[in-house]
Amino acid sequence: MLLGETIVAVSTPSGPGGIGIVRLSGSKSFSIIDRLAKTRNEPISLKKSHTTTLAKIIDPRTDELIDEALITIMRSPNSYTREDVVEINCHSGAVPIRKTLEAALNEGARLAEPGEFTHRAFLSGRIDLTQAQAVMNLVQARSEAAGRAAARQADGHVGKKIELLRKELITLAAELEAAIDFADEDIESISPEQTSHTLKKIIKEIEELIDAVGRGKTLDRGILAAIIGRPNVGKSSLLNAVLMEDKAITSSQPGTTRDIVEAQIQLEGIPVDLQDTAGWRDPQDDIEKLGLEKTKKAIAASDLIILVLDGSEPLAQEDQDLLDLPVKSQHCVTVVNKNDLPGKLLLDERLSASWTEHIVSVSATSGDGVDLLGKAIAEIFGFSQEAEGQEAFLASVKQENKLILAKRNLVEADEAHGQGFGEEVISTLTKEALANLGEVIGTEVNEEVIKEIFNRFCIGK
Ligand SMILES: Nc1nc2c(ncn2[C@@H]2O[C@H](COP(=O)(O)OP(=O)(O)OP(=O)(O)O)[C@@H](O)[C@H]2O)c(=O)[nH]1
Ligand SMILES: [Mg+2]
Repeated sequence: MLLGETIVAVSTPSGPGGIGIVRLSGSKSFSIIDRLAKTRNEPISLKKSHTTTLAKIIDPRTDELIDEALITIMRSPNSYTREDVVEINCHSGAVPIRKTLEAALNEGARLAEPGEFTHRAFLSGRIDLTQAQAVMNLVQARSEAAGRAAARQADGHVGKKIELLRKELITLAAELEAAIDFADEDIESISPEQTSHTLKKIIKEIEELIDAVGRGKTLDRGILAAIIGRPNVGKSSLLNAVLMEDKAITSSQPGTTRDIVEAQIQLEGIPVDLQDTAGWRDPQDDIEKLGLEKTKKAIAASDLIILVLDGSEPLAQEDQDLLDLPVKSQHCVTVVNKNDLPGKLLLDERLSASWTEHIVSVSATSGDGVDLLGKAIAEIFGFSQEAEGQEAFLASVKQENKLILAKRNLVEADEAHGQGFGEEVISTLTKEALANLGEVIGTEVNEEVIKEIFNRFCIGK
């Protein structure tokens, strides 16, 4: 990427729509628009920054009229990239947009790479890497909560937090070094208690950031959930109740669902992919055998297992078999259904903690308690409304790794400090942590981290 070049791209999705935007950024943006746009009075480049002008767009090579457009100019440094930026709002439709783009290319712009506008905003220091990442997440947000988290992060919220941590580490490193330099002199230097206290405090704050990355992942990817249970407990009815839609067939006949029925929904603003599965029992035919295989695969692949039990019947052997399933990495929630009927289910206290930690009582047919399922899921994934500090950090894998490394540096520093190692060792590890945190926000350049973020962008952003 060459910063001096002027770039151009179509910044709106292709296809018919209200308008389509062709965006230019770079030092030649204004001279290019002056050749493309015919105005009644002064050329566009002489207009005030952040003003919009109606003009005819022509192909300067042929003088052919392409479109009539609204053109906004943003003068450096008050623009997204901090360069001169022009946005041409064409009437949408493939032809005027393509012709406007081609005319800009003919006049000396080059086609922007994916994410190049945002990359320039980062390189010019207008945004940090956490903000760049958030811009992309904002575009692709799958749910309200994801959008909200991305908007906050794009505003610089997380980056500022990390910047503050870095400042504390810089102070600590400086104090440790002063202690080394003036060891022989009678100058008051940082006490061992203070060093340990600062290290522990920053470790804790990085741990919170790592937890926030977990929540960010949940918001970005969504939760994959499998609804399992023996036949007729009301799995499909629960799916329909959650969706408020007649998605899956339900009937009093056991073995109604044979395949997996999938649906996407937002629960408490979190994207959830629900999978209703075939009833769990000894397969009665080849189709049920295949259904059971699919259920097993769904269980293995899911982040969350929603086990449905029938509250109006005593625990059956198939229920017990499911309760005995080894659940390793998955989160679990138990739904006791049919609470509109007299209760006959007794849950054994010997049940493993995975199934007793979150139990929700519902009636899938009346809808009673179904909202509690969403609340339980939000809580399981760390989004309970009551708790403080529930922010999400939308990070790339490499950014997450850098955070983990920074934490490890400081844990090692704290251990070394506890074992009586000198200031040199602590200071070196502190500086390593500082560099790792710097790579998360981009104050320290790491091409790998930067590439990973911008590779996921689309053209024109
Ligand atoms: N009274 C009552 N009946 C329910 C409730 N939920 C489901 N049912 C009934 O239970 C029967 C089975 O419901 P389904 O949703 O088809 O059960 P399933 O677990 O999907 O069953 P399979 O697909 O066969 O494994 C239907 O007759 C439902 O109307 C409930 O909350 N209360
Ligand atoms: Mg079913």
